Amino acid sequence: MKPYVVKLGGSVITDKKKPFSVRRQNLNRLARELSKSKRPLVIVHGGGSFGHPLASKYKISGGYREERQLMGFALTHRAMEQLNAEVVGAMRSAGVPAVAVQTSACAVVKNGNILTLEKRPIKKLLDLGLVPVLYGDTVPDLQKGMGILSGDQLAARLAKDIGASRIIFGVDVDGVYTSDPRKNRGAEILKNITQKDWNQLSFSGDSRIKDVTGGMKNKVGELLKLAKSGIESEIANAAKPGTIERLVNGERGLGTIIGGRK
Ligand code: IP8
Repeated sequence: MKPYVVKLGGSVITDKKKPFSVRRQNLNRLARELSKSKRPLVIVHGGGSFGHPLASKYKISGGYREERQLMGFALTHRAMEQLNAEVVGAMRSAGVPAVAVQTSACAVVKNGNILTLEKRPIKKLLDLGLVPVLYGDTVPDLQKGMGILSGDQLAARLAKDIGASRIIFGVDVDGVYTSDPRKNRGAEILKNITQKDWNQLSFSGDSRIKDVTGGMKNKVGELLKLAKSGIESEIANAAKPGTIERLVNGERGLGTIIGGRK
């Protein structure tokens, strides 16, 4: 059975308004839901209130400019390791043989884009029946010196490289809307998005709290690129109990499908 890649959004597993706070109920429930998957999974999680405030404080995504950013890089990475340990721990408690994989040790990035990804250890873990858990991370960048690799970009690239049949993005809204549903009452949910639909939309982002890596717009961009390789993805509400369990077990259409058959 081909694996699925599941990205857990930072806003689902952390409280973005409170630095370093895990939304433990959500995380434990998601771990239980993932434990019900009959297929191999690779998990990627975002930065939420662990990675983003530090990445922004030290302007890591703008590249290396001054020495104090070195400590900023180290602190941001450490924060992501802490969140990763929470995710992996919750999954193990739910009976999933989850193992941490350090993103910055297997991705070569140039100007914010992944050049190469060492997929062999990840594939081997999967073949053994383990569940690799990666994350958005601080990364050395061949051009900018340093940068942030988003979990979104990583999840899309992983899906392609390990031959996943599908990618599921768990976020804290029901999918992709025509405009920001928190600001605009007339916002409508999109059931499917193709490149053509996307070009016509004037989507301006979903988040009150700015992510250094770009929020929903960035997600859809990454997933549309992936759709060109024939991999379908779905963005759905992971804060709604049962959604992720249904999706990892093959259901479609609970959120917004990207690049799928209509
Ligand atoms: O939340 C960013 O990952 P994302 C990770 O998936 C850091 O964009 C270090 C801010």
